Amino acid sequence: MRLAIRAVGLGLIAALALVGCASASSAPSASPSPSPTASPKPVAISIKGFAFNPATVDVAKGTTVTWTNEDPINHTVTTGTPPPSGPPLPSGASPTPSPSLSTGDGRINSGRIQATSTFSFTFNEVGTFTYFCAVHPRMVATITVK
Ligand SMILES: [Cu+2]
Repeated sequence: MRLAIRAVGLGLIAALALVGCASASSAPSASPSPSPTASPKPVAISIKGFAFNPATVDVAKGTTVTWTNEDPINHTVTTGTPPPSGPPLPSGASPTPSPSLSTGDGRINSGRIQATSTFSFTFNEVGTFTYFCAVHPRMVATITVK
């Protein structure tokens, strides 16, 4: 019985010594936690050849995405469902003069992004953002915010 108590006592001392060592060695290296203002790295998407590149992007909440129009014509970044392209016009028919552009679902709408210009948006809400070009509704892409 007495031996058992001594063994427990020794074990306790050993444990305390270990804890002491551990805290002594880790205490000086403790540094302040990383700044909470650190924001996710920005993401770049190019608009080139009538396509968004990359077309599928996953980003963290708070990420700023910048689209750069590398085509010589205007494009838009518009969230929502693209309007139907409609049937081809009969030969000889003139297209509707300057149709107004779809504004999508209103969450993001860049308006016309001129050639070589950029458009940026910061995603502060999680969710899936499907977007298209209102000038060329077949240009579609998706951003998933997590
Ligand atoms: Cu376009």
